Amino acid sequence: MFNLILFGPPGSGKGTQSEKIVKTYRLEHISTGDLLRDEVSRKTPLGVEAKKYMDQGLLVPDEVVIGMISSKIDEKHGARGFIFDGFPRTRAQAEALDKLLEFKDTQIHIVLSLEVPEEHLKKRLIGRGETSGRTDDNEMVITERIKEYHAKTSSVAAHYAAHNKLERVKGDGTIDDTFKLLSKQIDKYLLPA
Ligand code: B4P
Repeated sequence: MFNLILFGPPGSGKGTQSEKIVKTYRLEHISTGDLLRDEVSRKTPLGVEAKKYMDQGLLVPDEVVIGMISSKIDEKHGARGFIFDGFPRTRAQAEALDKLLEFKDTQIHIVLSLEVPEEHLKKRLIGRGETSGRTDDNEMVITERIKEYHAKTSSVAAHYAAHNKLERVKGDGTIDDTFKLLSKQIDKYLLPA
């Protein structure tokens, strides 16, 4: 089993690159953003709670997200591996994920961190907001999301760097350029399926 985390600030291309990685390497995709948006659109109690945070650009509480991930991993029993997209976003989430995988006799093999200058992030997200209908893709909320990233998420990189699992990848080229750089790292562990 091969498990990878795609890490980076909001708008760095985690969702975009995950789609390509999933197709090429046949990994199961777990995106906490997508899972949360699905709960929001179905107006479940979890979704109603999560929306309050997402609309302000804040992270959803750890216990909500960790519970969601755990049941998703169990659902995909027998997978070739997982790509975690947008998770973990706090130290507590990272520690919970390590424990969860250890319990399943596996681990995170590599964390690929997309490095993109802030001015590109804002431009991309505002651009997406014009067509996506996402309520968190407007300038005020984007600024909060980037602030939240610096306050709570960026330190997750240090957690994995301390275990020699972090690889930084330039993410400000074209979508295909970035995919090539990511593939070079993944190919060290896993061949395309
Ligand atoms: P997410 O859904 O995870 O999304 P994201 O950070 O906004 O974007 P991503 O990096 O995936 O960017 P994308 O590829 O789409 O989070 C949304 C919210 O959910 C969070 O703010 C939080 O409230 C909540 N949440 C999620 N996970 C959580 C967790 N674990 N704990 C707590 N709360 C959580 O790309 C963005 C745009 O850029 C797209 O329009 C794309 O087309 C464009 N783009 C991508 N790559 C490009 C490139 N190379 N060049 C030009 N444009 C590019």
